[in-house]
Amino acid sequence: MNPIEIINELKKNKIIILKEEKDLHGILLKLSSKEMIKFEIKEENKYILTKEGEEILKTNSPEYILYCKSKEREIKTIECNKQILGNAIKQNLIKLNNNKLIPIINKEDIIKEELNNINNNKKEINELLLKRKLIKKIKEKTYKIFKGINFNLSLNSELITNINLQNIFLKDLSLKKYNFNTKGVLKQFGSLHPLLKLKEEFKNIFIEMGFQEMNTNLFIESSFWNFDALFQPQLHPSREMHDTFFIKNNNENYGEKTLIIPNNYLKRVESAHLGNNYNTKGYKTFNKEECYKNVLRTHTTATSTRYLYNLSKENNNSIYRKYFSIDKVFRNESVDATHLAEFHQIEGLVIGEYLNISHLKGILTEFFKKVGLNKIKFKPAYNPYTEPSMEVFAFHEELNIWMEVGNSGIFRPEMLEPMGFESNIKVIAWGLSLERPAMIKFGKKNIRDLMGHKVDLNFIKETGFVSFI
Ligand code: FB9
Repeated sequence: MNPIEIINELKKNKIIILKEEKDLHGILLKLSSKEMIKFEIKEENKYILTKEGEEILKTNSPEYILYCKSKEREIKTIECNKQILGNAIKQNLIKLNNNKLIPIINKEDIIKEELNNINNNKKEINELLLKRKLIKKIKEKTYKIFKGINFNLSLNSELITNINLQNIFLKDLSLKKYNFNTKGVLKQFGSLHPLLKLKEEFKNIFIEMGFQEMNTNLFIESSFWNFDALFQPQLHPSREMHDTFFIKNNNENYGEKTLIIPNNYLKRVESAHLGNNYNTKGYKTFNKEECYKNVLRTHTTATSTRYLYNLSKENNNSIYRKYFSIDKVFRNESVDATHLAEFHQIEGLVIGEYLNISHLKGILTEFFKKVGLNKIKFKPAYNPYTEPSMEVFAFHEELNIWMEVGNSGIFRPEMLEPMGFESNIKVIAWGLSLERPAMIKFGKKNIRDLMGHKVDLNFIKETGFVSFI
């Protein structure tokens, strides 16, 4: 029955008794939530016939059919199905004499009679019929439906379910007019953080420039890969506690990942730091124990170093690769409106023969053009692991200002040659942050309006598609 038919029946002050239909319950709940009807549900265990049971009702039970045949002609036991013969004997329809069937006169088909009366049979009879799979048990629901206090004949569209719309005659319905100007109800759903959307945009830029993404899953790194292998002096201020988060009790389970330092490579790095090789004065100090101190990585260049070291083992003197990474780094610095103790570093590097500062300027120009920054200029700078190094500045048309947009350089030979690279192999690289462009793009003055527990969830929900163009 559909809602219209239910209403029409109730209109005649009838109480409707219905068997459960799969969508009936939903309609009744809707009608009763409007107090248009009230209903009660009664559940009871019932028996129903199986297909085999229905077949017997149309004809007769197999044992009764055998009984009838034995009255028409002589039948030997060897001709019979054992189970059917057994049932016929059990029901006293047939006796056996010298392996021949002897029918007993005037017998009825008991099974057929019992199947005609399954909900009044004795328990043991139905147990037998269940065992022979002639009947099965079901839970039968009966709905008793009454008029509710708000019973009325107009049925608005809200009560119509799409399931039964096809069999409701629309002329019976008083539907209100469609309001095509109304706004839809915004459904609650999850939203990607705008920072992650911007990260995806930077990732797409690198990918369309032919860069491969590095696996930057080691938030904890040894000082060796974060500092020493980059020819960063062990006495450099950035290695102080006030700049770097050092990890206590080094031998936690991550130890085996970060504290595996190839011994021969460590020796070559040591000789570079001591100025004993690689055509450098070095820093005259090197304490191996410093290498094994785990830190929260201060830059993703730690991962770049791992990738470069692995590449150096490829014995390929005309190597050419382009790698990028965008992931969290950690600095033990005082936090303020634009700095937190962690931020996402974006890093790109190209390794190839005889790369030089012109290649670096070219690729930076191309990269920042894709970020929407068409006017850039370079300023000499210093990094412990790149020489020359350049700060990158760009003119932001909307803000009408020049701003620092990153840092770059060519990795020093004292970093590359201990890895095993020949002097013709050069690496150009650059870095910037993700939060700084995000703050500009989303108009946030305070980084806490972009990151952290104080972020306005509506900002996250309402920031739509993010792109540089
Ligand atoms: O992101 C930065 N600025 C920036 C970048 C893009 C941008 O786009 C907007 C759409 C218009 C706007 C601004 N900076 C780098 C520059 C400054 O914000 C700077 O004050 C803060 N820097 C961070 C470091 O702070 C401790 C940003 C971060 C940074 C700096 C250097 C590197 C990475 C991140 C690097 C590197 C590097 C160098 C050589 C070889 C390999 C990596």
